[in-house]
Amino acid sequence: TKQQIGVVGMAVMGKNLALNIESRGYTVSIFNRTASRTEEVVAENPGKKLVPMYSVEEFVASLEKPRRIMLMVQAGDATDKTIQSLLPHLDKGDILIDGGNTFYKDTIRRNEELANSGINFIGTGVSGGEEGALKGPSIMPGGQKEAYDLVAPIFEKIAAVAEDGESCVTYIGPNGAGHYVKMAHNGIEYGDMQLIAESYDILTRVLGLSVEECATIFNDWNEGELDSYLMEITSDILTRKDPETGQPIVDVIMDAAGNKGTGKWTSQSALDLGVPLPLITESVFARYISAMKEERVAASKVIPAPTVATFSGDKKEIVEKIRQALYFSKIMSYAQGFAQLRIASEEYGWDLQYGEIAKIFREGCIIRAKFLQKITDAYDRQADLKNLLLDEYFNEITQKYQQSVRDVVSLAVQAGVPVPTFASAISYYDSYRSADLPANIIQAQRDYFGAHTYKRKDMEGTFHFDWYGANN
Ligand code: NBP
Repeated sequence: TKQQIGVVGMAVMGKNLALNIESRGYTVSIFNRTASRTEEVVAENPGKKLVPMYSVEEFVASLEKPRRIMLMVQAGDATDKTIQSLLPHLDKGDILIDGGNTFYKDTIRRNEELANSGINFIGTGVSGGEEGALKGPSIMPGGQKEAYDLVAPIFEKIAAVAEDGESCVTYIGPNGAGHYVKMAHNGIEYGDMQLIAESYDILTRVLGLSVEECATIFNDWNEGELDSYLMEITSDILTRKDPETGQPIVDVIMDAAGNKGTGKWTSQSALDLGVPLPLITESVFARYISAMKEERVAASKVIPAPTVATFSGDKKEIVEKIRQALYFSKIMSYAQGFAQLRIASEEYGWDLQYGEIAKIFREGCIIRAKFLQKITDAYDRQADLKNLLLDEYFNEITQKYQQSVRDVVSLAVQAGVPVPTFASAISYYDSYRSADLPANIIQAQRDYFGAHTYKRKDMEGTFHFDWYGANN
């Protein structure tokens, strides 16, 4: 008998996905470039219906047709090499599924190349880390719809399940759509993380609260509008002590953030598409400036902080304002992220369903949060919504909370505590709701030094002012 699906790549993600699929009653062939890894996986999991294969030929031959093969290997070159090694053994109609964190343009290319050989290619975002892969990730598949339909029953069983019983998987769109949405998810994740970090910074450095007090505050916040996985784990993180020193673990962790580039890709795509994505982009830059630890330490010795009196106001009141500022800023970030999805969808012809996308983010993935239901509701009210801020719920709540953001940003700026994403959130709000912006000055400057021309508010047409003329 042949197995129903195959998984290539037995590092942590592939192994856990294979175990997840097996636990739903499917038989799974497994394969890894380095055979000893496959042996280890089999030895670690006695009694599981994981069938090890030690050559590509034997692996492919062990699968039911049309074959369903999930790749969970390193993104980039390793994925191309793996595809090339499988290709000679595949038949028309077989389905390759790439579950790696692949750059969406690579997926567009591979989908097209493989389609020429009659092979279907489903580029699939998988979010939720190791734990998600094992117990239920959020899954974002893109590619040929007819091919996805043959994979859908498996994905629906292995995905996370939302509160209302729906599986956190939905067909995203053709070719690179799934990987694009996964990339945007990761960008949003960068923004969420930075916003929480800035909130913590204000609580500790401006209000002078302890790590333990912050843990309690985040725990409280996690009960309401801010209910989310990242809020929950941050509150937990703040309760943990370093076994070496007994100090809070956050106090011994180096303040230099790493990244694997998906946030950068999101910002790069926004720049290419001409979509404003300031909050996520600031959060990428915040990681970069954090990584300049030595340079910052040196600078701190020659550039003093502003002198500020210890905070003496009502701390409880400010804590609530920070909560409101955090929710407001999170809304700005998602408004920008979903606006980017809309433009990308038009550019690439993906016909993305924004409400469905928000739905599958509700469980399984890193940005999972109660608040995502609000986004789904907004798109249910109006499918072609241009920007979430125009929806009645988001319009009302941001109006209600905007004063808190202004207060919190002012407080932080006065205290010399950097709040790049909070400040960016309120600037985006003020820009978006401004009928008039000072871009008239930019256009005049461009026309002055480069004769780039301008349009007028009161007349149709293109104009050039005679800046150097004798009469002007
Ligand atoms: P890694 O990204 O560390 O990749 C290791 C796997 O790639 C191993 O199976 C390795 O085989 C294989 N591989 C490499 Br490296 N080069 C190869 C080549 N030239 N030919 C064939 N196989 C090759 O594993 P991971 O952390 O499990 O992630 C798998 C994918 O899932 C990645 O694309 C990752 O970005 C994505 N992802 C990861 C997470 C996460 O939380 N870790 C979350 C979501 C998505 P070997 O054993 O022979 O070296």
